[in-house]
Amino acid sequence: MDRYIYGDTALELRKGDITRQDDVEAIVNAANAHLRQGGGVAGAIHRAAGPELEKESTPLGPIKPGEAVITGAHQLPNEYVIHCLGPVYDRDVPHDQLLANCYQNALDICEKKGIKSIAFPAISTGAFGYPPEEAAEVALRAIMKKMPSLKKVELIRMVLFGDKDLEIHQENMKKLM
Ligand code: AR6
Repeated sequence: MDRYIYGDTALELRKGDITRQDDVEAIVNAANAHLRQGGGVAGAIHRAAGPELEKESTPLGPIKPGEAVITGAHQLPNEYVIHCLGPVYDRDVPHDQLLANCYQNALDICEKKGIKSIAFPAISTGAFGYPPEEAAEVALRAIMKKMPSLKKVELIRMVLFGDKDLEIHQENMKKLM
């Protein structure tokens, strides 16, 4: 199951690199609290965007788990980067609520700014240690819960880095429908 439609909004699952989503307006960064470059998704996004991104993002920090802030995308092929701080599994609790907040706050920002398309990585499932199966269920549930109220967002894409992560999301999507 790679595509789910609710009203005028589509939720897509795709294997890929978050920095290579040329057809979406906003990409989401799995950020650190101080909105610095870091590693993983954040490292890849900052490298591709160039040093101007960090100059714009760090004054907006620190942010708390579940929060989201928006910047320009600089040298990336997108208009915006939405930086979300995911929970560190078992440190930032309740981790499921804080992870759901990331997805829902990012979508709220899109609605406010009239952003029509957004791509998310699997927030917290790398350095922050959230088990991928649990994170996939929380992420997809949070997005699907929000979909009926979306007026501006037409495309939500989950960009999964490996085959296993894609498969986990496909299985979860089947279960949730
Ligand atoms: N495109 C899509 N997914 C990716 C990419 C990519 N280019 N690179 C990695 N992933 P992580 P977190 C996957 O660690 O757990 C950083 O150092 C990866 O396989 O980037 O929220 C920050 O500075 C994993 O499944 O994010 C923070 O300190 C998922 O994206 C901290 O890590 C998230 O991995 C954030 O940790």
